[in-house]
Amino acid sequence: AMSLDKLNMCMDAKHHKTEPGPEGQLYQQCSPWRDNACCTANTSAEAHDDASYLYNFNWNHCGIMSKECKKHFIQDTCFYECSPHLGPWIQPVDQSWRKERILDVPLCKEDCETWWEDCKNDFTCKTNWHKGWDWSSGINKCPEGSKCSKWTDVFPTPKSMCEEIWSNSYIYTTYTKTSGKCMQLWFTGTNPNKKVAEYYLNNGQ
Ligand code: FOL
Repeated sequence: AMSLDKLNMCMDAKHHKTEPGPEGQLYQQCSPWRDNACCTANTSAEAHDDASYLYNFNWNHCGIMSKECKKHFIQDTCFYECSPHLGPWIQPVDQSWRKERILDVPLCKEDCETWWEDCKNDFTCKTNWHKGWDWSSGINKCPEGSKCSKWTDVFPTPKSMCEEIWSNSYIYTTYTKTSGKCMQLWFTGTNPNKKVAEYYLNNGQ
């Protein structure tokens, strides 16, 4: 059926289910989405693996990513693959690997800041992780002419990281997790993001 319910839908992308629904067996960090998810159990498990079949994406492109940093990328993957409440920010896109993307999802300040804090001693060679990699080996490597730099040189602020890394999937906000006005990557219990999506649907951006 056509998805008219912007508060409960899945984007048309590489691994998303066509409709959200319960998934009893979601893996580890993705388990908060088990009551209603756009990811399958298999996708949720793959989200925890290095260079998984999801995107063959290599987190360790500038040396081994620290486990503190990697946990945020795993959480971002769970959020991206599993969230059923991203409707207000889903946009059509002309890409080989997906028909829809998320754009300008308002991210809670703490979730962006702890992500950046936990990654700030890591290294990367690119600000935009969606484009411009060398895929000749099958996994992404730093392209010729780029060099691995300190995280803080590539991303001077949490805002720069959260907004640039996935081509503006997120906007950094100064809203806190209790505000009801920003989306949370990290939560336990009932998914708090449904009410946030409702708020933005009723109030426009
Ligand atoms: N997380 C969030 N929050 N938003 C996202 O959009 C998102 N996307 C991915 C993972 N987590 C996300 C998917 N990541 C390529 C690189 C990264 C990727 C998916 C695909 C890739 O193949 N890049 C090619 C260009 C491909 C193309 O655009 O046609 C490259 O040039 O490196």
